[in-house]
Amino acid sequence: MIERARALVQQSRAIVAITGAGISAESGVPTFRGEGGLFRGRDGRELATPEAFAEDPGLVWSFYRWRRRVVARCEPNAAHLALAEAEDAGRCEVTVITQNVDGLHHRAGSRWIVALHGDLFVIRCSGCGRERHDPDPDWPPLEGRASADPDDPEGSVILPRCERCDALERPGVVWFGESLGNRVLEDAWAATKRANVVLVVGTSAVVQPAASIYRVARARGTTVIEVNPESTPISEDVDISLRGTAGAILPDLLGARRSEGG
Ligand code: BJW
Ligand code: ZN
Repeated sequence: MIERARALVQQSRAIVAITGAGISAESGVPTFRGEGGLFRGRDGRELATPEAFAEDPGLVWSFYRWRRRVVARCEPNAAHLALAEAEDAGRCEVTVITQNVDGLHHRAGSRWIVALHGDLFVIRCSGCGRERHDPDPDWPPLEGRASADPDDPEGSVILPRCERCDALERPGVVWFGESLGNRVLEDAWAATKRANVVLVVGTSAVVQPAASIYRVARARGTTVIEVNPESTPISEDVDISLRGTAGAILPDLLGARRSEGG
């Protein structure tokens, strides 16, 4: 299976990698679903919806502040680096379409990134829509003391307000029930249509519309290869399903291109 997948990747002129939380798991970023997941057996709607934010912005901001702190301590892993190196090698077009908001593809050096669900380090005004980048993991500030350990229970977050219109600021991510930006969707469809091989890496493939992008590729006869230690709802519907971690498989799949090219 891996040899066949490697040969297909090696022959392709354009690759798309649709990535999910699993690609960052080996960096130490928790995934959403499953045991120990970010949603901790709870429905994501308790934390990742506009309704949850309207009801308890302090709770939602604490969750995202904690996430910013966790991610700031993590580094890109072998899977992020393999994608960045394949793009850098320039022997084929490599586009990363990611559901992740952790910025690790960017930190690994990938340049063609379509971030479907936004960015943990972007802050958006819920009133006027003004967006700004804030890389400080300890933001927003706490009412109480700040601990160096992101797992340590902390005080409450001081709710951030927009300098321009005074409405509450919110994380610049896409919650359930919110539309993905038109631009990111257009970029994702365009890259997928150009691809000869689509890799679906580290996603449970249950959240739409990301989970359906591979179908566009399949409908066009493009090869779809899944990389995941577990089976998912799309495993039976792809050309090759590789069972293993992204950090083990992606360097093997993509690295062959570099050694062959010299
Ligand atoms: C490893 C590994 C290792 C572990 N190596 N792998 C059509 C039908 C039904 C419902 C809908 C539909 N269209 C839209 C909806 C509603 C909704 C939706 O999809 N609901 C489903 C749950 C049913 N979608 C939306 O609301 C979207 N908006 C939209 O479509 O607007 C128009 C519309 C609205 C309403 C109705 C109809 C149309 C927006 C979705 C936004 C999702 N937002 C979140 C939060 C983002 C911000 C944040 O990060 O906090 O995005 S939810 C969360 O799930 C996050 C993730 O990006 C996303 C996907 O999770 P992912 O990446 O798959 O992670 P996990 O944890 O689920 O899986 C990890 C995988 O890794 C597992 O498989 C492991 O095995 C594997 N793994 N270690 C490789 N080392
Ligand atoms: Zn504002």
